Amino acid sequence: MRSHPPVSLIGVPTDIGAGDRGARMGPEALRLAGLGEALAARGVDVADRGNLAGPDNPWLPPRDGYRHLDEVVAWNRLAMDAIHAELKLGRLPIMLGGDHCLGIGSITAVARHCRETGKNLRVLWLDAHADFNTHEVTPSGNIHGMPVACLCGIGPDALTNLGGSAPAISPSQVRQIGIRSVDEGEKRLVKEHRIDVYDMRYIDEVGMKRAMEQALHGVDADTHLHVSFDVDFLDPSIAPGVGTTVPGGPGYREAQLVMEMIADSGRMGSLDIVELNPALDHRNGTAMLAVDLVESLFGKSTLMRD
Ligand code: 4U7
Ligand code: MN
Ligand code: MN
Ligand code: MN
Repeated sequence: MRSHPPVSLIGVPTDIGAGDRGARMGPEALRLAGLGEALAARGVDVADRGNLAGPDNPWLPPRDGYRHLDEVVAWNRLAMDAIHAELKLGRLPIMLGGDHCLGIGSITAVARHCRETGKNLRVLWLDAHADFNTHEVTPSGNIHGMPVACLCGIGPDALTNLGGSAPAISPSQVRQIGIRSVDEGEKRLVKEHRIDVYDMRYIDEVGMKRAMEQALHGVDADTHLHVSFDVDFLDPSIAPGVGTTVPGGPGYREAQLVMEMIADSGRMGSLDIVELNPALDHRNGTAMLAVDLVESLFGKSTLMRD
């Protein structure tokens, strides 16, 4: 078995950036599904740091193109600080979301850590959505649709400059996999900023193996790989417990292959599990599937390649 760095679980129980309430229950659902125990059983040293505590979700309509901007900033500051502290200890943080707006805090922390340690950051964004909206083009005002743009420096100052040195990352560090729902204005921005997108059409044509080989190309010993796993990446037939389902996603085997290839790279240094919404799930099945996939991220299915 490959040895893994010690892991810290950090619960961030909020749905402040989403259009449905319920993702605040994600951390508890992942714990109930046995995430900590599953990793421990694989020989991983796991510490559960419990949940961060931030502002309530006031459930208000958008203002100036953003819903709950102040609260989103507050939660992301908390997430950023907690994740950076774990990285500094040499641990692999797993953020248990929470909605995907939290990717801003999480990846800002990882980017800072990479600057401090001289590592090259590669972000794998597993999602049905590109999450590259701005307040001008967003159809919803929900900030979980904006984190990639914010990380690349496009968005409100309070989010783009969360870590004090905007932009946190450059578009060239991002690879998006599984994309199948991009809004009209968002499409233009994704193209303009040349985000490397492996959408479902591409995956259908060339296959997941080749798409992942390309997404991981150039990842080497100096690379910190951050995996941002939006559970709506998965096909809704296997993962109904999310707020924003989009048909036509990766099925069980394809998703396993993604996780196994990431595990084979040996470079994953941090992970977000976001957008799980237990209020929409059946018998916690989506959380259990997420745990199963995380086990593969930690090498469970790797039989022949140790
Ligand atoms: B997620 C959406 F309009 N694009 O901006 C938006 F389709 O983090 C959805 O990927 C965003 O789940 C989904 O509201 C955000 C919508
Ligand atoms: Mn997302
Ligand atoms: Mn999504
Ligand atoms: Mn979603």
